Amino acid sequence: MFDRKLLRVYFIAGSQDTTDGDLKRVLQEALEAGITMFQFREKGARALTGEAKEALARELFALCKVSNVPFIVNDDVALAKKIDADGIHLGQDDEKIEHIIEDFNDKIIGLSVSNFAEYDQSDLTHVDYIGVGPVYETSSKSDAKKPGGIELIRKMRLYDEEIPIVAIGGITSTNCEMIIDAGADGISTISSITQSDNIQQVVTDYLKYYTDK
Ligand code: TZP
Ligand code: MG
Repeated sequence: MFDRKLLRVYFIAGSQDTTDGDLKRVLQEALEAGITMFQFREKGARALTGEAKEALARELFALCKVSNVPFIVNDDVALAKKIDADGIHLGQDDEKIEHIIEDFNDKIIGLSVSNFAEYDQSDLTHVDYIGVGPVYETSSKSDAKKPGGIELIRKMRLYDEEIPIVAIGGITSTNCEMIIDAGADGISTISSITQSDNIQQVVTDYLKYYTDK
């Protein structure tokens, strides 16, 4: 059974998201500050590929293991299998879950859902959580869909009262509280952590909105 508390402060990043290319340092600081889950999303023109990508994934996975924080791979099913990651996160246009479930039965499976049409067309049988967004404008994803605002989270929670929901897109420690109040189990963020010069403070600010610790 997936523990929805893992979604509370879900940090997502690839080396392309950092200011100095040093994702290991950023992740280490985020882990020390108390992030609850990590997604390796190495993507775009500046992203690593092949052996360099795998080597970085293994290093980051090792850091997560020390902190007992699940390490999720975005998109790359082959990499997730090869390194025996804790889970995989897929988008609507990625590999279909029914094709990979055999290899990921005991793993965490996340699916991106941007609107209700996508929710309706998704088979959620094996899905542990949905990533809902973008909530706000984001500069971390070039092909992000239209932001749905806080209403997207509120309506999605009413539409499915049970499924673990993590909100994504333009989230900061200033708008986080509204998003949790709207029914999200947690927030996921790239830039509010990768672009911060005080990661400890940012993560602490997020964590304080969860009252039943
Ligand atoms: N999917 C929807 S928005 C987004 C992804 C991967 C990027 C979120 O990045 P940020 O910097 O937290 O807005
Ligand atoms: Mg994807």
